[in-house]
Amino acid sequence: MVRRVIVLLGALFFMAGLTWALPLHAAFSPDDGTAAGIKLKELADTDLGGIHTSAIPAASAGKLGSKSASEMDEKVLLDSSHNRLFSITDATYSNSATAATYDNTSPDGAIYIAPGTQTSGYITAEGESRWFLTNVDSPLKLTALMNPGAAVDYDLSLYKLDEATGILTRVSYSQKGNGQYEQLSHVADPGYYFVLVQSYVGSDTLNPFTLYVGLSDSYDANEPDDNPWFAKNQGSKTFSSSQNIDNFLDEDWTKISLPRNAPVRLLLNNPSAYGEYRLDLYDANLNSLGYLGQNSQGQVQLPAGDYYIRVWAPSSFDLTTPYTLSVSYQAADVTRVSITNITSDGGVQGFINYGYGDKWRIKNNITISGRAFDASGNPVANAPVTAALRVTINQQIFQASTTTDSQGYFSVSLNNLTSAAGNYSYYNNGLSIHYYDIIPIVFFSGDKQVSANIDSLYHFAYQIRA
Ligand SMILES: [Ca+2]
Ligand SMILES: [Ca+2]
Ligand SMILES: [Ca+2]
Repeated sequence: MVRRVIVLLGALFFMAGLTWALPLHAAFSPDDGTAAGIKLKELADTDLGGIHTSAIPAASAGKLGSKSASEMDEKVLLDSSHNRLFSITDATYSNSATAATYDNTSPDGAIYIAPGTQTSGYITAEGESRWFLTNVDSPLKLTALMNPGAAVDYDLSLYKLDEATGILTRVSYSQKGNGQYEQLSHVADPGYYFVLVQSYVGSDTLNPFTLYVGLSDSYDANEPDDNPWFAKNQGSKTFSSSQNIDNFLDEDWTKISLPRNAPVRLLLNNPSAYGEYRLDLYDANLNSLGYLGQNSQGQVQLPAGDYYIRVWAPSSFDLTTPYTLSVSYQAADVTRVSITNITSDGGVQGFINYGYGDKWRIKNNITISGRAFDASGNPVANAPVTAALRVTINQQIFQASTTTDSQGYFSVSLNNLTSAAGNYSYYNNGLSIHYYDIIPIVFFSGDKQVSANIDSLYHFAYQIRA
């Protein structure tokens, strides 16, 4: 299996209008690109161009699944940096050229990293820390991305300096598993921020970790939400969330909770002509369950539990055009649909009897309206409904799908049906002869056929004067 790494360039800031061709997945697809859970992101050196691919280190299962809650709690706080007095005047300003050798194992030795730049460093023993310092002049969103660059488990934290007391307070963190990048964001008041890269497992003196810090404005109301720990928790309710991708690294994470096994419908709508977004779905352990391209909807049956949704921009983003993430749940299986109306073109619309019982008469373009019910007779909201019919000529099948509204109602159109053969005829009061076919129509919810109050239609072909 080839695992792909998308290398994101700062240049994308200036190339938002350029969209690389990426495959869109109309429905949920197994994500063989990131089966281990999370993609690895890297910032390229500026002399690299285009999109690069390389291998993600193996065994990079999500840390949420690989460590117990108590283990995670233990590492959450860095006691040595809390409650210690630290004066900004003690901070050592340096540049990345000395990062490999400089002793920045404590905040006192923090290396300055300017917003919008990348630096690198090494951790030489498991458990060690490397500190960096940046400053924010005006209220902006701060994003930090750390890539361990090797099969080690380094984590990332962000601390705000209280200049009055010298106390560092942790304001964000990211703690994914082995070999994984860590990204955090923070809506930052002006001031000094310390970035901590710390080894949780392993060390690597050959492959440096990289650290990027950037600032962005025009961020959406759900920020900061750049990783699962800061995901917007939408619980178990149906929702639609309008957000934007405010920088090329921006990831928008949402957490959902299913109290019961249920079909979950996901829709990622992006009206932007420039940005191209994608939705990834993860289980509570950050194992990938699949992904969805923009402007498509998917349905997936999920067991009870917590899940994470990530929206991000693999290739290009559009700061000014929000996308909408919609998630809805189907409360029960549809077992029956009741069709209440079928409109048709050609002046043939009606519920009539050509001698084979009452049926809807149709021609080439129709809209079917009805309501979906569960086994107990209750309407089913947010349920998929597919209508399928088979015309006589070439036995061609036409089908279309929709979703029921909050009251279980739906409406679905089938257009450009092949004209009828006219195998049946009907003498219309001696005035004319109508030629038509009787064609089957069936309904599905998901991949299951459901019962319906109709099973066939009169497909009108033509009439001649008697
Ligand atoms: Ca980690
Ligand atoms: Ca965002
Ligand atoms: Ca975000």
